Amino acid sequence: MAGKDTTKKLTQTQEALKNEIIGKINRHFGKVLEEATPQMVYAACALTVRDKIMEKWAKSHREVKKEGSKKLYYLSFEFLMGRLLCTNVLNLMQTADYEEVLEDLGYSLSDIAELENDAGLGNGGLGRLAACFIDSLTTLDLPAYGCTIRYEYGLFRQKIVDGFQTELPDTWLEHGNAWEVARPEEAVKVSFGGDVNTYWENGKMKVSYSNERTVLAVPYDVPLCGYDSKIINKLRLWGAQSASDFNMHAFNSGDYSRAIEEKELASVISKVLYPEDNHTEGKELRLKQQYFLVSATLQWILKEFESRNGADWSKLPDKIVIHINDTHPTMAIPEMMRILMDEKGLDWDDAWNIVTHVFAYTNHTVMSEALEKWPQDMFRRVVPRLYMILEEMNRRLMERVEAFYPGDKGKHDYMAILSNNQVSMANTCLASVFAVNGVSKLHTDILKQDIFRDYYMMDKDRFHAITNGITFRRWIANCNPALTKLIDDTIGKGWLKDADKLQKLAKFANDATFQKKYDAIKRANKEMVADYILEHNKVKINPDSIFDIQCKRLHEYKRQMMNVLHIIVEYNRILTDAEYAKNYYPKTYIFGAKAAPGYKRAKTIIKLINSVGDMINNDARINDKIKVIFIENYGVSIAEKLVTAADVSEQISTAGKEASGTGNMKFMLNGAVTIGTMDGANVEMYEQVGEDNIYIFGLRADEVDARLRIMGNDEVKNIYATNAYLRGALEQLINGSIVKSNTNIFMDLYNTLLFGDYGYADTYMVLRDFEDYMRTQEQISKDYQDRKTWIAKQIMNTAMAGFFSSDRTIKEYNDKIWRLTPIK
Ligand code: 26Q
Repeated sequence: MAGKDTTKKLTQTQEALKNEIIGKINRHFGKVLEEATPQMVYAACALTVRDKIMEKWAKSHREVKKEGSKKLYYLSFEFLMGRLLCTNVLNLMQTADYEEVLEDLGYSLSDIAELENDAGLGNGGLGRLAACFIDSLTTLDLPAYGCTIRYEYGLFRQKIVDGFQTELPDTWLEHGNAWEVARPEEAVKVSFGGDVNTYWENGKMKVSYSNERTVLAVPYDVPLCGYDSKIINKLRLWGAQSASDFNMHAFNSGDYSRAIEEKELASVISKVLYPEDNHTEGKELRLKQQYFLVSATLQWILKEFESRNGADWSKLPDKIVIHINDTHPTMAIPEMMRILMDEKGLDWDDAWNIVTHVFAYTNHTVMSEALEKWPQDMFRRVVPRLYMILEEMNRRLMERVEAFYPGDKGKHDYMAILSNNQVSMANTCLASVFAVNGVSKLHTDILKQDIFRDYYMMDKDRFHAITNGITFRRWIANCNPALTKLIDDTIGKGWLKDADKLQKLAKFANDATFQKKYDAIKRANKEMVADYILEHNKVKINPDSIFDIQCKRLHEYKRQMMNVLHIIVEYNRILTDAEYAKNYYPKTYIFGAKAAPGYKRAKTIIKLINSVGDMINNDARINDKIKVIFIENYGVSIAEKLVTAADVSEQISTAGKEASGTGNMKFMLNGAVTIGTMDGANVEMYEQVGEDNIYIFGLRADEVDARLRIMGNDEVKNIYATNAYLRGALEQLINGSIVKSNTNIFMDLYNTLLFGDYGYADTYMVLRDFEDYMRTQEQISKDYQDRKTWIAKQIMNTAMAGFFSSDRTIKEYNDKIWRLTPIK
């Protein structure tokens, strides 16, 4: 109990809170305060927060019930929540109270909060977006439920060994989960496989099953409070359990093996999150996870509806809306058809009329390897009844397509739910939902003009562009309290709930006093990150250097490769050009990235970043002018530190490939200046801040395709021949100068850039965009040194970030698609 400040006096509320916390330690752990471990103090705090949320919950539940309002169910295989203690405390408006009380007890809120494991139930952007959305929904008092799987293991923990990524299980539940409440009484059964038997009874088709495998889906609810808001929403996590406690001896041999199989299935189904991002692998267990979540959720939704509204199913579209977060929960559509027809006795037309007014779908990627398609035979084996329903949906769809595009066989194949022995999840959505949206303007244009064009032409009004956003509560208020306070002091407090107000900061961009304070905060955050790096990487970095940060999933289209090649070029130039060396402004390049465990090339790029780091960081000749740091196990909590400390934010994807990006917005809000392509939401960031406050380079989306196909490999040869800097860096990949005398290790990276995989060299335009990137980086180094102008740019980025609040995004979803009424 160090550093206890006895001079401060607690308020009455704080005294009460202190007693609550001590009480939890006594009753929960049977310890007195002096014996409690920090982990126990964390748990005690979390329990007091949970109590407060639960009290609000009971009230909010009554209100929502009373008003009978329409509800949103946001179905997503990922909710990348991160830690909850600080967000919950902030949202309850009690940050100061907890800080004071913990200090009084000899702890600090931020240290205690760090003891919580991140809920890493997501891969990247799509999962974090779902988490930001649920915060904004609740803050705006809109009734909504997030629905996902309670993965026992979230996204793997990354450990770097000799520069290579290795994967360890993420044991996030090891100390339990203080936020969840198990609801075993609301468990439902989910059945897989088996045979479907149809028969007729009183003129209606009936369905029965034999030989199916059944597991129990048990809900765990995490109550969520919004910022200074009235209602409590919840995240429902479904965990799989064995459906029956069976007595082995009572079974005949057939039942015996079936019982064993069911136990086995129950034990694997909610075990682990698939670690692929922007890529689908077609694993049968993933398909089973999909049906598990979807079936459990729909049984729950329809039961809730029926208990409130009776069996008047035609009212369903007035009372609920179900959002499908990318195609992963698509089976919800045929599953609702199944329940309405087989269990509630509706005929096809009535069921279809309901279903087509209930579902909305967001697409998050145009990468072809991420568009979900399942082998028909696998799909039929896992969910035979849904397969039958898809056959009928497809038959009717093809009639509609034929009416619109008569005789166009190519379109029929491309638009079908079932074709080429595959089930297309995107087409299943497009055939059924009442609204489709992309996640930025550019991305939506690409959907309309390219991958979903044929559907767009049939019904244009269904398509919406809704640009992503981030919750300002986590991405500034919690992670950057000093900047938050400076903004509060300068323009007043309202901006956290009304983000457009941030624009008021613009008039302080050139104010000397404000600049000084703003810069001091950035500088302190850089020191904090420098300390983190010293502790974790054992590398000392210079807080006065330019912090240039690229952290996000590792993917070729995100072009971490271009960033590293450019670092090699700068390094070479420092070594060979004295004038360049003299003028070189010190830079710290920071990377953070996980690669999908099966994505070999991405893992090689991680090794390359680490090897280049070793080479440069230990080379005395360059006088610490460049440092290259790889942050291990990048995730939400580390991002919260990094975004506050960046001077330059790298958003350098090949134009047309990054649907939106959301990391870009987090850096912008915290005052980093972006170097980026005209891709995803970068385009709209450019519109917001104006050309003076962002560095745009590279080919535009509409140029990229043409370059690949028309100018092709000759262009690449030409670049190689004429750009000596780039050529030098490329040769270093294969001449043993990076990893001593190993000429093989990066051969694949060299080959794919220069010769390509399917004959197309440089698919992601790393070489074609290189020169422009290099020139832009040089400009940044120069401009950074003009401190007043640079700090003004940073301030303008914060000031113009209001548009990227997820509150704005959610309002747009609500106006255009969901049409929920805020609870009074
Ligand atoms: C699908 C089937 C089987 C296994 C894995 C998957 C799978 C999992 C995750 C496919 C894709 C994803 C994730 C996609 C994703 O994160 N996309 C990102 O979404 C963000 C939010 O809209 C955008 O900002 C990013 O641009 C986009 O890349």
